Amino acid sequence: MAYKFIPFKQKELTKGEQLTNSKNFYHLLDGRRSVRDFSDQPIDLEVIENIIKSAGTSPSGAHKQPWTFCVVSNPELKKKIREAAEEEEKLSYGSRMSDRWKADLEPLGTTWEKPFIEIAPYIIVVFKRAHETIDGEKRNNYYVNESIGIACGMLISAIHNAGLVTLTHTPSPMNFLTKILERPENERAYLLLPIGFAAEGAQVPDLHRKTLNEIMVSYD
Ligand code: IYR
Repeated sequence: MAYKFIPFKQKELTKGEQLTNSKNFYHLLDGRRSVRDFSDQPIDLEVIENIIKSAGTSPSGAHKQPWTFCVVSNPELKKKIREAAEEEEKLSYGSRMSDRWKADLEPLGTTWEKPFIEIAPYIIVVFKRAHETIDGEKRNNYYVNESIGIACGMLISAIHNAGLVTLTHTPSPMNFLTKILERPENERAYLLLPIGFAAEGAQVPDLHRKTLNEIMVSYD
């Protein structure tokens, strides 16, 4: 069934507004940091819902929107997830990750311990939907990794815009999350994000982002 097409209304900004908006947005995003130390200060669920609605505006292959955002605040579930994640991480840091990989992570101070999973008031586990079952027929989604990656970028930006902090946690393998959260067989865990406020005295590494010259190549 074809979509009905409707006129697109271009948002009209003056050159000055374009410049100001683009600069302000860059400064907003440049202020984002991955934070590993969380406080247990609560967050209104409505804020989380707005953040997820924002992620849900992401473009996706054939507009299939192949994502599910599981919002976990239940303390027992968070404990279960933490324990299972740490079990995987212990194996990863202990033997699965190469020495080079561990050396690359050392300056960031990451370890197998993931207390933030229990401390942060919410964790969001993002699942990608590899396929849908429609009328008993299995239909693959398209560009699922690209779609979900873009949605997670929007999610992280929305979290930052709401004055909250997060961290992309990628326990590997992640299938324990499908089991604990009782997800259907077409969903695969993609990313785990704790959301909350930084703990008092939280520190972040003094890292620097690549300059524009390092990331942009012009073809005039
Ligand atoms: N998956 C682990 C390890 C880890 C890997 C990379 I690459 C990082 O930038 C950070 C951590 C974890 O989530 O801790």
